[in-house]
Amino acid sequence: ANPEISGDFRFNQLGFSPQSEKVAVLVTQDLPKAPPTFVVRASKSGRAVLGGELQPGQEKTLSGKTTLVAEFSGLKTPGQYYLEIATAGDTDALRSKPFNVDDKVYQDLAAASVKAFYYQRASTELKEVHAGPWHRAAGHPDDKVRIHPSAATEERPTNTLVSAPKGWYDAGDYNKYVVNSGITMGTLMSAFERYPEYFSAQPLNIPESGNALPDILDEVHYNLAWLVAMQDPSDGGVYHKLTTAGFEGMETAAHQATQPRYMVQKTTAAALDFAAVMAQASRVYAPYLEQESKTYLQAALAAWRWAENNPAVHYRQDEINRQFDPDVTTGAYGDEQLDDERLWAAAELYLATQEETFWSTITNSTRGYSLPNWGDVRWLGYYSLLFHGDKLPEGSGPWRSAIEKNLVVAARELRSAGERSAYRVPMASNPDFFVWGSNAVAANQGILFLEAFRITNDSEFLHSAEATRDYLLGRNATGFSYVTGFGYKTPQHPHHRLAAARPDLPPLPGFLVGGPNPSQQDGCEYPSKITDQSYTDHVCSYASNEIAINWNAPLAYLVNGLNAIESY
Ligand code: 9MR
Repeated sequence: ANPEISGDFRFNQLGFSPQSEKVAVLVTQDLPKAPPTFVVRASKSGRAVLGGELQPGQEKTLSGKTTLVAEFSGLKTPGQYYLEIATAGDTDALRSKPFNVDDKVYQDLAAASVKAFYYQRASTELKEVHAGPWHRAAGHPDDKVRIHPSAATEERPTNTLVSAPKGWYDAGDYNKYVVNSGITMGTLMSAFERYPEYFSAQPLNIPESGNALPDILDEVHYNLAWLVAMQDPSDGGVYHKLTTAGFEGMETAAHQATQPRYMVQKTTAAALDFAAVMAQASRVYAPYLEQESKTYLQAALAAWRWAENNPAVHYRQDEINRQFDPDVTTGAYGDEQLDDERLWAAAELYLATQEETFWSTITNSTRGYSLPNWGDVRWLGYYSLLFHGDKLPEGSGPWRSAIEKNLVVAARELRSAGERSAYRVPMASNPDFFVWGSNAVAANQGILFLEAFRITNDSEFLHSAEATRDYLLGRNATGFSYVTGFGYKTPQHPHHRLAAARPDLPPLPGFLVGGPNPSQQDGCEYPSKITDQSYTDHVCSYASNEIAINWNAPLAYLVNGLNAIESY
């Protein structure tokens, strides 16, 4: 009997695939004196099928607590089970929620993480046959977008109307931002490039399903259609964002959100991200849309040239608002460090053109590993170059090995840190990971592990990717599965206008919320100030409970990638 132990088991709330590592974590005040034991029982019969000793986690949680870890990877027979620890008198055993072992446990999540982008579509009606209960009227035609004075030119003076329909809403708000769309599309197209057969067979039930393109490419194509229109054809420059002046009200439905929309200032960051995405799209879509893919490359080259002539036009919203009306107070995605955007664009353009000038930009760039986020896209470029190693110039072997080494070393360090941590997940190993959108840090760590696995074929990296998936789906300090609609404790009140406008419905499914963020910039009420528990399932919390396309894309990459490799 283990009288000292209480609390709930934290584990992946969707369950486990038969071959995956299986871990559950208990948080306790103090370590029990004797090594406690657990059993796994079959739900139906109550029969014990496996047992073991709970191991104390090597390190404490970020809140200074001790953990006990149950490892039951030997459980491989499909079925429903629960964990149990006998407590004093064996009368009230501590039990976990039931969980499934099955090779299909992540299949619906994987599709939903991509389908989420469909729900974010602007300028189109969502029909019931595709959207189920979340069907809705078309929002934001965006066919009469005004040129904001910050973007005015001779050809397009202030208030000129331009058309830039379609695309995805960025996040909980209804605006469309080039920088954040960039990393999102790069991540999704790379996911497709890594696992093309898998994605080609994945049905999403979107309007284009059944056409010649794989559904995920149809979905990305919907956003490309918008992105193309963010370029000023007269000079190749790219507007930073298409936005209302201020955010719409939180409960405003898409079709009722009718404030004027603006094209705001062209920036270098937008041009370079655009160039990278369009160059990658020219490669990815070439087999399906030959002519269009050529126009993508021309657009990419024009944006690159604009960025060469305008290497440091930064987005500084405060400065814009001092000079122009109306004031723009929506997401800034301001980034002053553009070497990484330049590297990414050069990488995709080199792969598209094999031109020497792009290669020299690449070889003159920093090589240290850095985890991608919207402001640091360097490794999107390196990931692509490594994957398309056959297209690199002759004699580039040593360069390539050095890049590979940086990736693998980073993955190995993160992996070891995760192993030592209280929850045996990389996220628990460093409080610095808990930024705005920390869940996307986790998801991008998962991508790093998948890339390290691809390079080394070392299955330990796959287990780390699984641990990252487990973290997002419940093996964490709050006990939440952070994906709407997937798990037994999931966000019910995401900061998501499409969801807030329909309080009669469950939140739209398949969305990863931002996650714990101790900075709590939204000033909402949080249940805790502790780093990894700074999360509140409240609609007001844009700093911990918003959804965003750049967070869903790495989620989609991770869960689909693992599914593809584990070949369900
Ligand atoms: O994800 C962005 C985060 O890194 C920034 O710290 C934060 C504040 O600038 O903005 C986040 O992005 C938001 C964007 O500005 C507007 N749409 C919602 C995005 C997610 O919260």
